[in-house]
Amino acid sequence: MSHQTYLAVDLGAGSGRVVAGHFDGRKLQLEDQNRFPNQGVQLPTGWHWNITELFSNIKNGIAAAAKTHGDKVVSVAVDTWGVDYGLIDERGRLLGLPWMYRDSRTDGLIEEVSKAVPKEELYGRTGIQLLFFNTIFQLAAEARQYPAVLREASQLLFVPDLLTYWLSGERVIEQTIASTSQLLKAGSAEWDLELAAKVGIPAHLLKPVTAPGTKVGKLIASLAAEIGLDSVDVVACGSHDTASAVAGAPARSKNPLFLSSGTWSLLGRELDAPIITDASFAAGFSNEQGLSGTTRFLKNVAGMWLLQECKRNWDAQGSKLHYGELVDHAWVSKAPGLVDPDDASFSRPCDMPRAIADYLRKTGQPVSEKPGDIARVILRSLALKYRVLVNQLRAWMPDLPDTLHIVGGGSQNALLNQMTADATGLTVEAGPIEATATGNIIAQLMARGEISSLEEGREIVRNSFEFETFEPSDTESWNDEEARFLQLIST
Ligand code: LFR
Repeated sequence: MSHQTYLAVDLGAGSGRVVAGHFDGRKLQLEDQNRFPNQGVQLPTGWHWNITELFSNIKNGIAAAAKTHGDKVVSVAVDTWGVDYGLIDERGRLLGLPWMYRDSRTDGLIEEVSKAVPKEELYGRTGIQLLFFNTIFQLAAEARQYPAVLREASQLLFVPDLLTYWLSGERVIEQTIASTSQLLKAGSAEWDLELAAKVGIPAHLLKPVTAPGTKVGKLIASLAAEIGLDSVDVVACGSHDTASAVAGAPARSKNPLFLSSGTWSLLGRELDAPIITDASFAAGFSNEQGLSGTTRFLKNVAGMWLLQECKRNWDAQGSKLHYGELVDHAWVSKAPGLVDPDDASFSRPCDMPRAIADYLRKTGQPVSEKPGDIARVILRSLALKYRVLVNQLRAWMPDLPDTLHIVGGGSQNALLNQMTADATGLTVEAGPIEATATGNIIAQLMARGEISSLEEGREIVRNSFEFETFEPSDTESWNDEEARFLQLIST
């Protein structure tokens, strides 16, 4: 078969890319078309996404693909980070710039919303971990601050839905991204309208959802003409980036363990149905929705964010260290400090090296300002966090697999991969780095009828990329540190 080209638009909360996937019937070969930063913009109303600039960058990426692979391009799909949205009126006009999820407008909203719906109930109905930025809390903030906009809006579109609308002219809400809102009934495609009403969110905003792997329409005519691409399908993929990333994990068997490692670390297990118990509520595990009706039972914890924020600060002071060098310094560092990566003092953009030093001082641990030492503190703390989560899963699931698939940009960090294997006692299989774009394309292959299951998609992933394996050693030597870490995270 001559190859076909699928375009994955994959936006993270720090950068975006348009990737072409050339598929020959067995293997997928990825090729970058455009990479661009996604930094958001601070305005008097708060932190927003620069959504029209993102769209221009997407168009440029598609145009680049049209130039070199024109007649081979069959479809395009968009995935992005979760929870954020735009509101549009009846005629499709966007009512204001989407807010960034880290904006402070949701401060205090979990507590306020839980007066109307107790936290346990909120979790029980939706199966989603209560995170301050979930769409439900953002909409509750908007209902208080901008009630007229909610009245004027005809519907909500999540960020990937909005971009899909601009590409195709079709207004569709995709199921995996909708499940990050905390407004869908657990494990279902149905909105919990009673919950929405209790929180003051108008039902008319929440239109029916579409399953991932569905054709939405064609590239809108004006755009097709501008770019020079004819007859290209626009597809709803697993438009939540984590849904696509986990679809792109090269698992060989059902119900794999995964860690999607980027700005966030999403660690959990793919299941056939949600788990909602007192213990999963207490431990903050979510049941997000995936491709082919799967559930991602996972916990969302801070990931590379701490190192990214440190590097941003060091770069601003003129440091020339890149990630590879930082990790090299961390290999040889002996810094013993540990932090709770999810401590509130690390959750917003800040002077991260100082925030970490303050934390170490406050908890009576040695402080070093050397980047390699700080990197080591962060990476060991992450590995311990993963160990705690894996042990939690072990306690609930006696049949836990002994391989952890680490996918995404963070899977390039060999030191963290080895520490994770050692700390958890699991074999780590690392890669693909571009799992999200890969998973995005798997859904496009499904929409086109090239494959009919997630298993077939994962076989393509295994045929297409190289993976690195890290075997655990000396897991007991982490016992003392785990005890120290558990004390830290409980105080
Ligand atoms: C990862 C991710 C997480 C979500 C966070 C915020 O990129 O999508 O799954 O919790 O970003 O949207």
